[in-house]
Amino acid sequence: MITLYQFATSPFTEKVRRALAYKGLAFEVHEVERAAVPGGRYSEVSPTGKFPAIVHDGVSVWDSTDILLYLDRIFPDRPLRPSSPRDAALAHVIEDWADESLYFYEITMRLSWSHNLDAALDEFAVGMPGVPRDRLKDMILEGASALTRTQGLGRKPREQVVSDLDRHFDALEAMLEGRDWLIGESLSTADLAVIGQIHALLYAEEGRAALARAPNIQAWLARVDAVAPNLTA
Ligand SMILES: N[C@@H](CCC(=O)N[C@@H](CS)C(=O)NCC(=O)O)C(=O)O
Repeated sequence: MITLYQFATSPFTEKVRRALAYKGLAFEVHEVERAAVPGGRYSEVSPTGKFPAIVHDGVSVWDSTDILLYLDRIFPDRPLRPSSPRDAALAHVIEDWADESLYFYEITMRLSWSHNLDAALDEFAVGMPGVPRDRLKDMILEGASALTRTQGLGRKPREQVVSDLDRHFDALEAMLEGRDWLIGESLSTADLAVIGQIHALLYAEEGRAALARAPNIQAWLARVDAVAPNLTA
């Protein structure tokens, strides 16, 4: 049995859920209580205190990239990694770009811009029981702003963040011209990592505007959904 320890709101959680669905693997979900992480309640599942993590037959694996590698190793049917070494390398680089760069756009636009955060608040409330909605919103705005200021994106003017994101969407749109998948001839880790971040970005009105101008990305979202749905359990 596989147990997925998750924050439901996380783009990395979506990446893992879709990988499990693509491989046809049953799993159960444990929603992590955020306030219990610093005290160490989940330290055996994820020593970094970051989620998602999975436990499979007593083995804990944390970090979405490592989880997908583990799933491919233990359940090799329907591989997530392209077979050609060059495509596998490209998929790795795009996965890492989604996880480490696009991610900061969603934190900035969804979580540190007040006008976008309201749409996401109910889902965050699930992992923070008992925190009043106004307090929750302030906590998320403060935490996300501090993180993105440190990383750097949060210090850019908003117009520049939006035009950066438009450039990223333009790049994806061009990569998908005449192709079904970002890399190679079937779905890969690149598709799963990118779709998780895009869905988080769609909470932001600026993300929705970027998608409205990108027909190739729209068609690709439906294609990924058809073979790797975002099953909640
Ligand atoms: N590189 C990790 C990133 C996971 C991650 O940053 N998860 C966030 C939620 S989106 C988290 O657990 N944040 C809690 C924290 O940083 O303490 C992965 O791919 O799984």
